[in-house]
Amino acid sequence: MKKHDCLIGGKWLRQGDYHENINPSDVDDIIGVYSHGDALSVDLAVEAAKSARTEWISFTPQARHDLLEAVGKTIAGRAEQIGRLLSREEGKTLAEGIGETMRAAQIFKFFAGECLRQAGDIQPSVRPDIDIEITREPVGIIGLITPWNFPIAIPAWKIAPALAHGNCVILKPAELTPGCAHVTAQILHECGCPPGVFNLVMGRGSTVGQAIVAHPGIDAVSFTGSAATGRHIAGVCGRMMKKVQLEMGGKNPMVILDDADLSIAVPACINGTFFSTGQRCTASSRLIVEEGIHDAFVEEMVAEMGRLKVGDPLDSSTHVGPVVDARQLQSNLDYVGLAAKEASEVIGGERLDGAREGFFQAPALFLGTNNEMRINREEIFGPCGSIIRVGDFDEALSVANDTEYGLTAGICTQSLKRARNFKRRAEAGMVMVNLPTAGVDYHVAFGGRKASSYGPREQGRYAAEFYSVVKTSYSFAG
Ligand code: UN1
Repeated sequence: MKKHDCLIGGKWLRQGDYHENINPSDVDDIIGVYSHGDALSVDLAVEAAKSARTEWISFTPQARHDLLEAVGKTIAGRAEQIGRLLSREEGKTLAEGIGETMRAAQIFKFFAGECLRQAGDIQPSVRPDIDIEITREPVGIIGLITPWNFPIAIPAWKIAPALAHGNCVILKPAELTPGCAHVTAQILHECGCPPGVFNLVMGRGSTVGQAIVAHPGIDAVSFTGSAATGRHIAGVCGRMMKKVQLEMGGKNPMVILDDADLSIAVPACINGTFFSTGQRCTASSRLIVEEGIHDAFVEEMVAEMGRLKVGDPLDSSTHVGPVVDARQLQSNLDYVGLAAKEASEVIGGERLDGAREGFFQAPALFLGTNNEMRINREEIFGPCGSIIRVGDFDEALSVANDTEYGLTAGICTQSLKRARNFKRRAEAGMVMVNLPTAGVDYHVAFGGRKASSYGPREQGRYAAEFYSVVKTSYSFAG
């Protein structure tokens, strides 16, 4: 069994016991074992990062660019192999796994470019003979805590901007999917990332994650995961006055108006609700459908769901892979049980047998629901969607906004006027018109409102807000 260690100060170190990484499509397939660190591992990583800081800050923009470019190229060159590992450990289809790996590569390349675009501002003072420069500097040492559902893209979209802006990094990947993070660490190491600039500490959230959040030597924390954990992290970071960036849940609405083109709306809803097994914080979980199109839409959705093949993600005919683990599957099945009480009808949602023992579940659609039901208020994070019937556009908009979350919001319509209205009035960080709520570009701001996000946006040029601090320098030429 291949053993995988933590990367601390440029050395591969065994930290604590080895834990198995299990394939959710075949529980007998053990991908490897991964050592789990603890608070002492985080101490070691912080010391390593502190010693690396001066050398890293003195790297020229060109040298930093070249490192990130090489990492991006290497990931792209190995996309097939990494995508396969991703599908094996997380369960999304091979096409999605390779797609996500390419996205990670593109993110590294984008931020390689950002190393060369570290511009500031020059402004005249309101006083005579004084010049003002406004520049950005690294924050320091940044702790990154990433989820299992995008095991390479989310680490990439936190690591790449952190390094581009001159910070040192300690990454704690999700316990369920350490494989892709470990490969990313290997590639950073092989491409010449100086010892201590990037550190990988695998392990549990309650030990390693907590140690990162509470460590006085860590200046900022970026986290993607549940709203409950995010709230806890915000509390600790607030008290310690650390910078914090949180990406949490969603209960994303997709509005289908009477004038929608069903050949666009149905595929967008199938994708947004069921692809990646619904395990995306951007998934569409509330399908809010105007009266006149309701029956036709539901009929086509159910027909399309019937054509979705659930199974081994490495089989090219599979559309929907397994749920990530037994615990998530049980939680999804509990929600299907709840839907059987709350909704007027439940289509699908049952546990399925695969070729081997795994955590397969049929896509589920809950019909005849309203927005007050628990199935429409709580994030399920599985292949489940609800239909909420509404009378008109205004009701659709008010139901869409009536949620504690605000990550993405979608609308399918052919009316420019209503699309425009929705874009302006949706209380969400991202709005999609005639597109699935999930599946975003890598080069523009990502983030939400309300309980979905807290702190500055991720990705694109907006990432600078979190990964750097602003300095205003005054000089008198006198
Ligand atoms: C996407 O929809 O392309 O955890 C990305 C998540 C999000 C990423 C979604 N942070 O699902």
